[in-house]
Amino acid sequence: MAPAYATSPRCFVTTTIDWGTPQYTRTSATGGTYTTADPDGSSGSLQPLTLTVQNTFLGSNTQLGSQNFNGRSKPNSCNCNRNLDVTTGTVGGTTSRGLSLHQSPKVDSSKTSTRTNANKSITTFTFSESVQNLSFTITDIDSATRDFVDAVAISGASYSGVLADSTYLQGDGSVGNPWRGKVVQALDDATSNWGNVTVTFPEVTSFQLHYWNQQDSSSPDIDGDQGIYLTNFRVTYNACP
Ligand SMILES: [Ca+2]
Ligand SMILES: [Ca+2]
Ligand SMILES: [Ca+2]
Repeated sequence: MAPAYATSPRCFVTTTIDWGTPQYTRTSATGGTYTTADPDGSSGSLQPLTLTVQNTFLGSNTQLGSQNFNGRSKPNSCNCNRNLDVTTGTVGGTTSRGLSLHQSPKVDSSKTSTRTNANKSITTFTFSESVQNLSFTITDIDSATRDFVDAVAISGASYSGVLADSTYLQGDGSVGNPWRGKVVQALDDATSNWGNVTVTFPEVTSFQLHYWNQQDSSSPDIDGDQGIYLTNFRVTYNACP
């Protein structure tokens, strides 16, 4: 017989946070909100789950969007700010559209090959309650000569990460040993899975995603912006009030 305090199995709902639906709202380049469908409609007692996404730190040499978006005039730039926007196509060789993180250096000469807070952002993901078995894939952790080197870490909750290709990627996703390439090589954002890491959290309410540029070289002809993508989130939560 189950103990009286156990949560009823009917309370646990497994759902997909599908970025490419109207349930996601990009409020601005620094914030967005996702609310899942109500599992049993507004008349039923089960409740939806809400996820807020917020930029909570921008390094002194880091800005959101491309360099051209921020007033530079380099050739072949998208002149755009895709931060927290959703891609129109699928990412990282997956079947999922991607939530974009998109940033660039303010001053090329202040770029460094070591990871510094100046060349980093932090994005914080916060659920409306503690959730279980959160899983998603970070894609396009790559790099390009005289442009950018992506480095990505997680803090705030216990996680495990699986590299899609350990000959291309290294690191364990900690702040001291982030996921990053072993070589400088750009990957196709849509089709390549070499720069993918699948992350799973047994239990989490909030976590931080740290995103550095650790490229020190630049070119007057190259917009030094960088991007990574997050696939749809799979998650289980307690929908009972
Ligand atoms: Ca309901
Ligand atoms: Ca890429
Ligand atoms: Ca990238």
